[in-house]
Amino acid sequence: MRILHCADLHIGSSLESGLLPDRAALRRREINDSLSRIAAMARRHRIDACLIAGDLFDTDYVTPETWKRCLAAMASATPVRFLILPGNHDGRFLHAREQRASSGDPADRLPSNVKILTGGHSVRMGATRVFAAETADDIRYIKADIQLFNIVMMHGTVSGQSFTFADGTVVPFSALKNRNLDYGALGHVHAAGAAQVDARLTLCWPGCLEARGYDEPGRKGFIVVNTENGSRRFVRAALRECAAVTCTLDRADTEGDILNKIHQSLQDVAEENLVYLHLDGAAKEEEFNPASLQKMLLQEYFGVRIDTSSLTILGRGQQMNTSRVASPEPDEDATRIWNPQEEAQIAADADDWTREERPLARKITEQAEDEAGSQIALREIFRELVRDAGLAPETADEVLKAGYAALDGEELPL
Ligand SMILES: [Mn+2]
Repeated sequence: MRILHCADLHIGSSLESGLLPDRAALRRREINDSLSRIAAMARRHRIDACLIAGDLFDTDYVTPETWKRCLAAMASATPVRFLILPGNHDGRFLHAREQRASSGDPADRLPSNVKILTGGHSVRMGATRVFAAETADDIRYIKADIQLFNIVMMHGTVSGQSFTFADGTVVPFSALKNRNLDYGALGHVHAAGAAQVDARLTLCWPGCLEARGYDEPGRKGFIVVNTENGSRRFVRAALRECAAVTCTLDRADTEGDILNKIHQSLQDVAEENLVYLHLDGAAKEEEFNPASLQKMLLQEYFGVRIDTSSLTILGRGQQMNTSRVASPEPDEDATRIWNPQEEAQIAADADDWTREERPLARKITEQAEDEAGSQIALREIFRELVRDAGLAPETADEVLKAGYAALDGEELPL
């Protein structure tokens, strides 16, 4: 059986991340479509089940249209099965949907291939069983058959020899050891990683599926697990990643030198990506113009943030240091856990994922030019703005009506 493990899609993210407005709108649409992309990929690659390890949605407020669209995307990927674990962002929403789904009203029923797997429950699929744990008790009550490939889905963080649920409950690894568990499908941490618990159990987290901003650098994608041999592979399948790049300037650099150095340090970054450019060293004030640098790079990349917190800027006669901002953590070792031998072995497998990797740079460009699409995105943004404004329902309705009319180019009834 082949499992696709992803997490933290954060559909509905507001993306106030310093992208240009039109690009933020496009990015929002891409994030909102990410489940459809995963579902289609899973079906194409004959994946048996997709595990979504929490935070499918960015908030507990999921519009009926969004929910419907997600269900339709999953249903259309049948026979792929989807197991969705509630996370800290969408837990209340998913718990409520699960309760409604099991209480019998046909209107609330989920597609037959979709299950919201809440803590304490499990699903058996052939020789594989998937448990969901949302509390320490859920872990305690897991009874994993030694014969099966046993997966536990959890939403939280690993540090040292313990796992911490998103609500802060700490579970020492000893509680997970010798429980016949094979694979921990984790979510919550936004950069990929893994930890070995015992000879049998590895906890893995793919990180968020897409880079939503400059604080989410590194490789983005999901993990494919083969339950027959326990092998796993990280598939780098995000539409856009954020490349965190450091470039060191020198006080002797001219403006031209600075541009050359920066271009050189960015030469491996694909144009569809976001760039977090961390500058250090020193630059003369008259040779260094961050605003025009930003402008230039925005024509070359999807998004750019320039961090000068470690750069000493030498003014005429004086020396100043701009305020220090924490730079994002590098995650170069994020995928060190994928044993290269295993990876080679799976790559040689009948199934070829490479064509999914770094996928749609060209298609994105086409999408960006799709005007109808950006109209829809504008409506989505507007609806969310109104929603977040905390207006009385009648007022919100009025505002929405007026706004939609304006977007359609109609006269406003003032
Ligand atoms: Mn989370």
